Amino acid sequence: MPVKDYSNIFVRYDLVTESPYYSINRVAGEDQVMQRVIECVILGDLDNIVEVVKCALEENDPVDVIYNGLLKGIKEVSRLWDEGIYYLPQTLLASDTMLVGLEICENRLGCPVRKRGVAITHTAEGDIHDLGQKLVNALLRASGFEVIDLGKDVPVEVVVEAVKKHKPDILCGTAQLSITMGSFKKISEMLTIEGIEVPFVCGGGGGVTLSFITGFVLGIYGKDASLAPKMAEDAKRGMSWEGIRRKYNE
Ligand code: B12
Repeated sequence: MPVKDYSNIFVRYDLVTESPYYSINRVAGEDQVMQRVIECVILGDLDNIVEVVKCALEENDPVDVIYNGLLKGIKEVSRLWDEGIYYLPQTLLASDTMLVGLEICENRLGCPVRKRGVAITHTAEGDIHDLGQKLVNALLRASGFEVIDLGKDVPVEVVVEAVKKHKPDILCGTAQLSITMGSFKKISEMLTIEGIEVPFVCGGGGGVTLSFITGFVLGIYGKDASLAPKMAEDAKRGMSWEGIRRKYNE
């Protein structure tokens, strides 16, 4: 007898999430426009993200679109990954979609002509998880800092050389992998040997915790990207790394 009902035989959870109703049910909020942004990220919808984000920007501030749209979408993707529903391809597509949306928001945020100071950002050696770093870049630029973006998977020596060359007010690092976050400690040791005392704000996931980051000299834990401009401002005004750590980490 031919099978008529396949529903109890095989469920492709990655396909289940492709239903247009999926994210509406799971991440639902009142705001339909923001909802579409969230949904585009979850579904990795590169075809529509530009239009959807532009539409959201007609009614919302770029920072709101970043936090209430793009970031909410990628948080849901993280959950789907952690639950084993999403694999690398879906997650990569979702990340790329978020980056396209972020670039549009960043352009809309603009950057003041007069530079307030200089920041260097990087994603740790061996690590390609750069969404947090790109978020930090956008927020720092919007508040008037010149950002020297060293990119992802940056060797520790390159970071130290860049600090010696550009003498930034603040150095930022992002990592997601437990095996890469050790590079932050190495950078701190190498800078200390050189006698450089730049505030080094580190954020990310996995083992990147307050206790790990404040366990080495210069290290300041950055729980959220939105703190980066405030910390950079304090550093520019001459607050030491110890002072910034006290203010934000205690
Ligand atoms: C997206 C993602 C990917 C994407 C990355 C795309 C990209 N361009 O970044 C892709 C698909 C490529 C990927 C690949 C891999 N991934 Co991945 N990935 C994730 C996922 C789903 C989300 C991470 C993320 O981007 N979150 C959103 C961003 C915005 O968060 P964030 O960086 O932490 O930033 C926030 C704060 O930390 C803070 N912040 C960050 N930086 C800074 C800096 C400053 C200055 C400040 C103030 C604040 C701040 O601000 C942000 C919020 O405002 C997580 C799952 C999870 N549960 O987190 C796994 C996860 C991180 N991945 C994991 C793994 C293992 C991998 C792979 C090794 C898988 C593989 N087998 O190949 C590869 C990595 C290869 C490599 N060498 O790096 C593991 C890591 C486990 C661990 N602790 O070591 C996780 C946790 C999944 C899991 N549970 O197993 N991944």
